[in-house]
This record gives sequence, structure tokens and C-alpha cells, in this order.
Amino acid sequence: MLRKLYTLVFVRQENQILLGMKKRGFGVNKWNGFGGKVEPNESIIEAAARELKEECSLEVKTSDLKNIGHLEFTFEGQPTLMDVRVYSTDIFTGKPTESEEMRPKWFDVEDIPFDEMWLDDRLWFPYMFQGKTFFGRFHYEGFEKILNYKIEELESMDTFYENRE
Ligand code: 8OG
Repeated sequence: MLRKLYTLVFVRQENQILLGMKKRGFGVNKWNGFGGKVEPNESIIEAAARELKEECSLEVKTSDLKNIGHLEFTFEGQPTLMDVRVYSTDIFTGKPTESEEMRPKWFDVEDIPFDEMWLDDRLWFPYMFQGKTFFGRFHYEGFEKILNYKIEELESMDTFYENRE
């Protein structure tokens, strides 16, 4: 199966989390963190910082991005596996600003708009909010139905990646 690498960054501030309404492309009209494809000439964490800046103008140092989760998505009948590296930070500079791709908005963590998000998010956001590191695998039929999935808490991201190699 062809594996494609993506990033997904969540910016936190007190009791809030920054989400963006995706204005075009894959996941359009859904609230999400900020991220996208890793380009051939950059590291995953550099891609995470770059995508955050492109999509909502916030700047982060890569050393302030914490890898909190690993998500894998497959879609029935499609040969590609989306490998999504999830990061979180509460250290950033700038003010969230709308881009062509995203309209950012702060949400209280008790008030996440799950009905306007990817279906899987309500299954793994609780891990993130409890400060756990996590692995999740989701197999979709179309974009609105999960055929099967697995989520687990990880001891640490480092041991997860060591054991996969
Ligand atoms: O470059 P593009 O915007 O198409 O990248 C897709 C982004 O969406 C990337 O940040 C990874 C993220 N993403 C998925 N699937 C899911 C999902 O099911 N839930 C969440 N929260 N994000 C997802 O590709």
C-alpha cells in the first residue's frame, strides 16, 4: 500500500484549542487542526510548522511542537494509506488569521464542533485532551462511514516508532 505522509497541528491556549474551517479541497467544510502533505525536501516537523503558518499565520519553533499521536486512514477501494503525524503546542507567535484554505477560530475544549468534523475525531480527541499519546487506525467507506477502527494509548511516541522499524 502506498503511504503518504501528512501533518496535523493543534494549538492550545488555556482551556481552548484552535481549529480551522477548511475552505477547499480534502475535508472541505470540516473544522480541523492545521496541516497537510510533507514535501520531499523537508522533515515532517518542518512541514508541520510550515503548514501551520501557511494556513493561519501562526509561527512555531519546531522544538516547541510535541508529537502526540499517529493516525492512519484508509479508504475502501483506494490503494493509499494516509499517515498523519499529530502535534500539539501552546507556544506560538502571531495572531490566527484567515487564509485561502482555513478560517481559524478558538473553541473551548468542552465545546468542540464534532458534528462538523471528521467522524474519527470524536474517538481520539479525548486522548489528546487527557494528555495521552495515541495511535489510531480508521478504515472508511466514502467519507462519512467508518467500517472498522482501532485506537490505543501509547507509552511514548519514541517507543512506538522504534518498534515499527
Ligand atoms: O493537504 P490537505 O489539507 O489535503 O491534508 C489533509 C489534512 O487533513 C492533513 O492535516 C491530515 C488531515 N486529516 C486527514 N484525515 C483526517 C481525519 O480523519 N481527521 C482529522 N482531524 N484530520 C484528518 O487527512
